[in-house]
Amino acid sequence: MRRIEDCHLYGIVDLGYVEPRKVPEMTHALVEGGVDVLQLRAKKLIAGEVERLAREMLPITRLAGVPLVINDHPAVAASVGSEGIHVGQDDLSVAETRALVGSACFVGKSTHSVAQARAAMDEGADYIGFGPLYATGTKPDYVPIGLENIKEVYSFATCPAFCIGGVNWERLPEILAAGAQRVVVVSAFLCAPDVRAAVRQVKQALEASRTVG
Ligand code: TZP
Ligand code: MG
Repeated sequence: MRRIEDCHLYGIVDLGYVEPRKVPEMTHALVEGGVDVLQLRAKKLIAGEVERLAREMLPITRLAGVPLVINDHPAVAASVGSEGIHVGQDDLSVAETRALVGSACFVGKSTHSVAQARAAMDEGADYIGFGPLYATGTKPDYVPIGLENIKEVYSFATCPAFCIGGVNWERLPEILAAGAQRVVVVSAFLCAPDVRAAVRQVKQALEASRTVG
């Protein structure tokens, strides 16, 4: 199983874009394309439904050695034994979450400013999401934070920091030039005509950006 420290490309199966019955198929496509870590995000589903979908995804992600992260539901993460749990600014603290999921499950946190990124690291998050970089329909109520602060966050990061929000193939060059080393891609993958090819393309560019210099 890949450790979160070794993950650079983060995919999300977001039920805002994927019908529940298409979740296994999408999981296969994302994993085969080469995401390093995958999240299940289902803002409108009840815990029992999230658990059912997680149990469909786990055999696929496990076989590929890709950690599965559950958004928002520590009880589901604990029950299915997912590798990770993801919480937002308005959810339980990292410590409270960790107490529910146990030490084998890593805890990620969404952050939307440099101050929040620092606070989440001080709180002991195992990784952070930092964004939205751009305006995005996946998280419509959030003000985009732009590319200016990425280098600063990486300069003090004590855990992996994944840049998120409007990340797509066209913007990747400027995101990488701004200092990003790890990214989350949601709609650009889920809405791609060929999901595997879309993931492969971003993955190769990310890998290339790490080997230059
Ligand atoms: N958190 C910050 S932006 C975002 C989340 C979950 C959504 C990113 O989705 P997309 O479609 O890649 O812009
Ligand atoms: Mg949440």
